[in-house]
Amino acid sequence: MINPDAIQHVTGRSVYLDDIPVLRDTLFGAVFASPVAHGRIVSFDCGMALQQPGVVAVFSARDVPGENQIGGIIPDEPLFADGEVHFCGQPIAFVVAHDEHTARKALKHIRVEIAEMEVITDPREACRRGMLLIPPRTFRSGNIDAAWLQCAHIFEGTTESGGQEHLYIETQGAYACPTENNGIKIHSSTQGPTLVQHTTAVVLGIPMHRVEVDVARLGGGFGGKEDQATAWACMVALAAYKLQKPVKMCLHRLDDMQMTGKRHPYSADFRIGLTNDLKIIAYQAIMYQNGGAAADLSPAILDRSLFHATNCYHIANTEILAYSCKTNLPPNTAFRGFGGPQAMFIMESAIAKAAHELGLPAIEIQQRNLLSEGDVFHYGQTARHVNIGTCLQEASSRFDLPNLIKRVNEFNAANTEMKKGLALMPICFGISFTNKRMNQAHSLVHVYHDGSIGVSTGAVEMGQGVNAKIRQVAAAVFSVDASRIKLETTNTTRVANTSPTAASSGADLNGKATQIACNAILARLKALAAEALKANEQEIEVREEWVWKNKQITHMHWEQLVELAVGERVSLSETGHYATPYIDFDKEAAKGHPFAYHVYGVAILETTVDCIRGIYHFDRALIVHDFGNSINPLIDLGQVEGGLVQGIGWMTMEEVVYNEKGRLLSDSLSTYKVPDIYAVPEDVQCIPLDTNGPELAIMRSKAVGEPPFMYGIGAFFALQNAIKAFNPDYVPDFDAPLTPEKVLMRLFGVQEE
Ligand code: MTE
Ligand code: LUZ
Ligand code: MOS
Repeated sequence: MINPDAIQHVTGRSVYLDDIPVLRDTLFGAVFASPVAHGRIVSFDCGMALQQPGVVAVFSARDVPGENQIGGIIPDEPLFADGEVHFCGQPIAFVVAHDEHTARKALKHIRVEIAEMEVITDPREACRRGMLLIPPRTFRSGNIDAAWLQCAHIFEGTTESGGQEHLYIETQGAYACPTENNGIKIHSSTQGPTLVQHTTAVVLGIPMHRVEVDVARLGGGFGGKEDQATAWACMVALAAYKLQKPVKMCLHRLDDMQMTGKRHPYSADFRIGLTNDLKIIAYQAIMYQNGGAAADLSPAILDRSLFHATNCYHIANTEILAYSCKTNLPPNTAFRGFGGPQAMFIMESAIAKAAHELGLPAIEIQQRNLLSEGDVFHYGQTARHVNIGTCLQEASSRFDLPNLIKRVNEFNAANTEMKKGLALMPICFGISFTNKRMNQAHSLVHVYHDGSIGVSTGAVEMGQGVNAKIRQVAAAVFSVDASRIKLETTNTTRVANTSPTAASSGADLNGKATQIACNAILARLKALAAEALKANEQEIEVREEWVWKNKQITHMHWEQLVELAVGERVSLSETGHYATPYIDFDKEAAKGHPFAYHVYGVAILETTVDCIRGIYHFDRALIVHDFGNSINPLIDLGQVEGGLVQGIGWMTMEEVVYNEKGRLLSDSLSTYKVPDIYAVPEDVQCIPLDTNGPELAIMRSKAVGEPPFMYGIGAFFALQNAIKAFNPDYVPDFDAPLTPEKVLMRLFGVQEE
């Protein structure tokens, strides 16, 4: 089944936030943000701005009726700066006018005097000064001190991975309307409607039931709207509440880039120890996460870095220490992979370092250390249904890996100016929110008396196809045509207390809740049919819109069955609640069973580098991915391709640059390079691993949103191998992204300052 939204999207009929027809008297807002990264606000004067024709009001910290606080995990983030500013782009005030142009123009008339203070942008420097967002976290397994003594080889190194701009096509925005009885309705481009509802209630000082949040779809989120869609919604809500008029805002692209957080850059030290037969028996990493000026989701992201520190390898003795460092940058936030990619880059760097020093291809070390069934992860969970080994075998045979390697070697022997590099990128990603309480979802299902069906859940559609999947789930349970089923907008009044659509778990959690609700209605319908057809309930089935009795089709159609239920006064509505079973984690001990299951896969990446110019392209990305039993192979393939290319972008071209004053230099699409169609590997192939999939995945179709992102990490190491083929003196370093500029310098052994 194709994604039912696809036609709407390509014909421009899908409604995004900025397409919602505005109500009469709607006002428009613009954000006044700090021009400096750190300082004390000495004076703030919006008098001139207020005098501009068309300007209605200016709101700042002192206008907040409830709490001036939007921090999700830690209450350390004011909605509007109060007394001090901590990053360049931090909101100080919100100007509201009759039209957007006037609001933006009025920003220029605001006077703010800020006594500048020292700016820290480097996480190691922040750590040295004790500027941490949370206390450091450590995961340990085995006995690392004893293990070092057993190692035949020990290697050390340092890694850097950069930030990443989400570049959702739809920028951040929200539209709030006052409703009767002092309530407020907000349309928000958010992955977390309940978070927006709750935070708005806190900011306005009113109960949650007076705030309704509605989301039709997002033009992309990628984690950037898990937490950071909230501020804008609070601002329009505050203005709408105070002025009793509808208020709307959408960030312009350049403001969005300046004001919002990105993927966390990580700086890290590693130490890896191997036996003579290449078994990794000791691994130590110290990670410095660049958190920015407030916690946002950094603590949770740090956790996932700790969980994924060993990627898909079994290492008996580990010690992973992680610091979440407070710097004067916009608070960094969730981005596809959520700290996993950063940690896995460190692990792969350690392996690449060892391989280089030992004069071996990394593949030999990777292959030797893959997880096996029953191995215990360093956080205590026993690995089940492990198929990373099978993925590699499949990739090796289906893509003829030995021949690919041979051809790369032959090419490199025959060419001096062009070199090829090949890398293998195996992945393992845990599915579940690492915070247990977030692993639950609700669904509300109505069967209308004409036989059509409406489904509301907490899932937010952002291009990943979660609505199409939930529709398939409902269609499968009722055994009716998918065209009978409509996915409603995500709305906090219909479905309450939802987790954000994140952690790749949207389809699993909301799909399972929908399954539960649909099954409850179906059971009632079957009982009714049994009575009407004088049969046992067990003998009744609904199959492709007809009622069957004892494996024989009857004359009762789905629509008649539904009509019968209405006549017999049987409820055709149900809510379903799903909570992932078995998961648990002891944070103190750092041991437990945090994940419902893991997703595995292997990618082979090949690049060709023009060694005179430093430019390169990717010849192929050959993937074997563990989809389980995919519910929608077309959507899932799209997720693999999109994730892969986004990962390649992070590793090779996307360079988030701040100056020493904390000002974003890569603040537009002319200075920040994102992958386009030309950056896509020429030959992308993805073979689904032939497996059943786990019970905890929706219809045994595994979560797919984030894991493929990490295939992109292979791009870095493929490039590194090509550089090594050209420059035998090159000592691999691990400073991502490996841009053409950096490639060129490494080809010719030029040192960076
Ligand atoms: N795909 C599209 N097209 N747009 C997105 O914003 N977000 C990704 C992934 N794929 C995203 C996407 C991220 S970060 C996550 S966590 C998952 O989708 C969320 O959706 P799911 O839980 O339904 O997989
Ligand atoms: N968000 C979150 C996530 O709050 N917790 C998680 O574990 C997570 N994992 C991936 C992406 N977003
Ligand atoms: Mo995705 S980073 O979990 O929104």
